[in-house]
Amino acid sequence: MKLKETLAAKIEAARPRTTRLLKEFGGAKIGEVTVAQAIGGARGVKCLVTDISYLDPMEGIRFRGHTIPETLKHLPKPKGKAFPFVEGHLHLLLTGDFPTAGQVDELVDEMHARRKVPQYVFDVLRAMPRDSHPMTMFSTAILTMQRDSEFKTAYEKGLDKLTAWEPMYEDVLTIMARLPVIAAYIYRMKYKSDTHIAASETLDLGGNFAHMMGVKSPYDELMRLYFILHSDHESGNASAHTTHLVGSTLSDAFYSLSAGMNALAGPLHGLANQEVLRWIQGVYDKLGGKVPSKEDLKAFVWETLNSGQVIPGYGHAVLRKTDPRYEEQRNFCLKYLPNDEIFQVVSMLYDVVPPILEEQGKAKNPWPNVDAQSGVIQWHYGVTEYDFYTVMFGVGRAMGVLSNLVWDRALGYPIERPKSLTTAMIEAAVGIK
Ligand code: CMX
Repeated sequence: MKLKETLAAKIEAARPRTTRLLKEFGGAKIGEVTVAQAIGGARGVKCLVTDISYLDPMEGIRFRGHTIPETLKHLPKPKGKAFPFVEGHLHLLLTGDFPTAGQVDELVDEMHARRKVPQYVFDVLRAMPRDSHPMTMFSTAILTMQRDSEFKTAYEKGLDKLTAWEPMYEDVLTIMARLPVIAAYIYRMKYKSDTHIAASETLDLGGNFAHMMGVKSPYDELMRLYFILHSDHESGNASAHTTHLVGSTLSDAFYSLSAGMNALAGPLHGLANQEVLRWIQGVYDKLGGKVPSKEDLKAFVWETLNSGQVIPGYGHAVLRKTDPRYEEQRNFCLKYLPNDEIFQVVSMLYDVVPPILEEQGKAKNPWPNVDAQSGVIQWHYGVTEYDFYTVMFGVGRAMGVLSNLVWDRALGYPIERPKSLTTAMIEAAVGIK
């Protein structure tokens, strides 16, 4: 069955569950909010719903109920390759089912048919100052394509609530097909003397991205893994939440994703992957190019903390253990680049940073997150322009947040509008006169 038909059946089956919860149990409590949560960024407040992924503080992410190793094991893989089709993961996120090999082939073909990026997108990118941050370019390119939105056109004609997910789905597939092309274009325009490599007619999304970047295998394997690992981290993270919030106003997928990518571009979120490499380069600069020892790293970690900065790649708002996405990338390094010098520094940091963060006593989670490990692999394969790293995070993250948008429309989630209080109201509520 084609992806859209499979999805339609899943949506029909899911709708009564949401309707029943609202109708019969709308008043039931699933949590309460403390003063610390209201002031402290709504940490842990249970007020979003998604079935695409769930983040357990101790276990890490599950995509549609499956751990990362299970996901990687059961998704179909291109012939002779170790890591799965990214397209298959998109099918899993959208429908909750692992696709068959045939379903993946169909989706790969469909994405090929949709991926032609309009010339005006390249014209806009070329008109931007060449030193614009690649995330600014990426977000702008997505927004530029908004004129093509099928959801917007359907809305203008009069949107039916029950079928609103269909034009959203069309936009989502088109965006996902085009993002790798746009990302590779930005990379080669900015860093490879504006020379470009045409997309292949046969390769899958991950393989094609590596091809357009101009980096040889096993970079294609890395990018399949990378896009899947970065795809989703339940709904409360800043990029997912922003995309959902903007989409809840019935903005289309182009407006919503562009906004989500702007959230990803923050140093406390996706930009941390560039910050990790920048920080490590800072250690080398300080030591005049010498490979740092454990003692050098300890001193640099304390220096960073004492100057009031965070250690990039460490800590997490939800996780309370080493991020399994870190572990999966570490396994990749151990297999493909065990002797890489920067990987060895990253490994030393794994020993050095957690005890120091524990000693400092501020961070609730002293362990590394996804961003601590991803840059070193890019660096190894020659993608050393670290301000580009968040763009690749964005291509992966788009899969999860866009799958959520389709389901938001399928289940008719309303405009998001939490309530705010004044400081005086909170003081009165706790009895401060
Ligand atoms: N280095 C130093 N201090 C840290 C820290 C780190 N890596 N992680 C947390 N802290 C500090 C916080 O800044 C906070 O300090 P203040 O009380 O002075 O404000 C204190 O510890 C408590 O923070 P927390 O509750 O443990 O963490 P938060 O939920 O507030 O923030 C996060 C989570 C990820 C923003 C934070 O750990 C951080 O800034 N990490 C470094 C940046 C990073 O790696 N971000 C990427 C996260 C993954 C992603 O989204 O891509």
